[in-house]
Amino acid sequence: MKQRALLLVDLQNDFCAGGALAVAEGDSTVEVANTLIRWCAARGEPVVATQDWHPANHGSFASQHAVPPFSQGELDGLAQTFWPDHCVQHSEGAELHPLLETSGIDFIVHKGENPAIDSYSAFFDNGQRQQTALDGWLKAQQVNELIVLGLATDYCVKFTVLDALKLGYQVNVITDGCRGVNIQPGDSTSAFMAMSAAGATLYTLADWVETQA
Ligand code: VGL
Ligand code: ZN
Repeated sequence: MKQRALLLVDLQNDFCAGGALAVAEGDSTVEVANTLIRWCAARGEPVVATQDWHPANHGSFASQHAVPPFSQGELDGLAQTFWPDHCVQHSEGAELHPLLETSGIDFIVHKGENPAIDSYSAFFDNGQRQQTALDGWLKAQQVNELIVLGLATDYCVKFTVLDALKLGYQVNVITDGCRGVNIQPGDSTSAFMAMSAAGATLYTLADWVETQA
């Protein structure tokens, strides 16, 4: 018996137009998300959203190390891209996009709260040291299949999908509901290929709606 949930990754102001870490066309994912929120509501399938939720002194912020944003370095022994300050807890930039139909969201997961380590995946931090509440919540609802979309394709979507597959979920990625940072051109394409190679199935929204019962 398959029990699905929709997982919306980091649909936050800071990843959208005008935000601190704006992703090209980030806002365009919200309409796809809203369509799927309604689609899931009509089927009684739960909807989960994640929020990148950093303290103001988070170690992934370039400002904490006096290095340029988007430079590479190390944080707590792990390779780290240093980011502009973004998604600071309780800031407007950390809020979910104002057009997202949040009344349809059943559970919210915060990640990246520990200043010493980054957390791209919605399930684990980047060192796989600590788990969020997400897997427990999904298992409690008997969820074994996920529909995933969000921001950013090449970071939080990718690592969330790879961890979900490792945890045994069947994973469907809605590609037109995702946009990437693309520090290197093609990073988003590579991320979709990595997700697919690891076992995720990629759909456009139109394909998903057409092929699923
Ligand atoms: C993300 C970079 C830094 C993401 C979060 O949501 O993909 N990317 N923090
Ligand atoms: Zn972050």
